[in-house]
Amino acid sequence: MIIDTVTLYHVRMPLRNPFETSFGRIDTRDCLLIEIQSEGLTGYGECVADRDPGYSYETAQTAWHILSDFILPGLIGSAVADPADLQLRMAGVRGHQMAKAGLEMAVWDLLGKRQGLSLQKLLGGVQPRVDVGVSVGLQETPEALLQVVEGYLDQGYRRIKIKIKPGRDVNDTRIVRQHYPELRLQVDANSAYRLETASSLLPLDDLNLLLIEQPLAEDDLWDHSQLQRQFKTPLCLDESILSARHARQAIEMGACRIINIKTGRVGGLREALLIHNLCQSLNIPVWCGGMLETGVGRAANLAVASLPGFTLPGDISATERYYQQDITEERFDLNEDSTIDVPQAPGLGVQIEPQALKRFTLRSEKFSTRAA
Ligand code: OSB
Ligand code: MG
Repeated sequence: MIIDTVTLYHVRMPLRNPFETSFGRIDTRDCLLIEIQSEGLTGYGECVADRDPGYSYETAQTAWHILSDFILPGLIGSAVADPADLQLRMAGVRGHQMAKAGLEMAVWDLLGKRQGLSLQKLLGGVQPRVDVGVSVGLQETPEALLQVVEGYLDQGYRRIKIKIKPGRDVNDTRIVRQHYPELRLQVDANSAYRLETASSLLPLDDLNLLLIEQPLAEDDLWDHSQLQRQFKTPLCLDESILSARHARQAIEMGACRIINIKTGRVGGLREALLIHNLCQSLNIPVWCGGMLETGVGRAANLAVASLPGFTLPGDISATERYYQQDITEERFDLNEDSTIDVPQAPGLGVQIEPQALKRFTLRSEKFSTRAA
């Protein structure tokens, strides 16, 4: 496919409720929407880098810089065969997985539209709907946390993840567990501990959790392997897994027993598929993480989560959990069995709502050859 033009949109959307983690609190969420025009078709991708470098070093602005100054100039006006070809051509740029993943997603969308196949079909996904849960941010008090959890259970969610940080960990988790002895419950520390301080988490081991997500630093596989030995509960890595190679090494050294797959963090859908295949061959459960995506990234997450190795519920909640208004015409609703339907139309299977995109765009720029 010839890449005729690429348009970048820096988007900022108000969240329905503030979202707080161990690295900060936000009430709006940034991302880049990437639009590719190719031979009469339009493809979209979402780059999940946020406004601040709290979750990863990437931000919406670094992604803009990497794409506009280093990746797009060599790409516009040229032919890209498929996502693997695109990755090869971006390989000279170190890191910046989220920037690369956003662009790659738009190429997958185009590929699907050209072939009349959904992203689910292209990837080899199988389930028509996928199990999902909700990721609950830090709340003011344990009582407030209980209320928020109850609200989501009333809506039909059957798996809850709560965010923890030092001082707001065992007590919060224990209270939720005491109220809901049978609930599928897990926690996420977003790298808030060190090996020396993580012993405070040991009581979590008696609370029958599905997993403990990313307790230690993002660049620290080794100390996770030391910590996992102290727990019966599986550790799950999020921030630390940037590629299939990281996944293999983490599994080999026993740094985790479960992996959270996020397309943005690992540099694209293709790498996500490779991690899935590796984990499936090694009997390591995987699940689909979330980055508060718009309808564009949410559609991709649903397709990914429908692959057969995704055996735990994803952090893919209904649109209304995040946004009053989305930039896609499609909204995603929760089914009664705590699932969401996987889009079936060609490509990502979503359409952009131009008025909404305009309303939430902070800046946009179209990149084309002079002739175009
Ligand atoms: O660590 O999983 C995380 C959101 C932003 C950054 C990191 C994380 C999250 C979430 C939200 O937990 C998941 C979602 O509902 O999209
Ligand atoms: Mg996480």
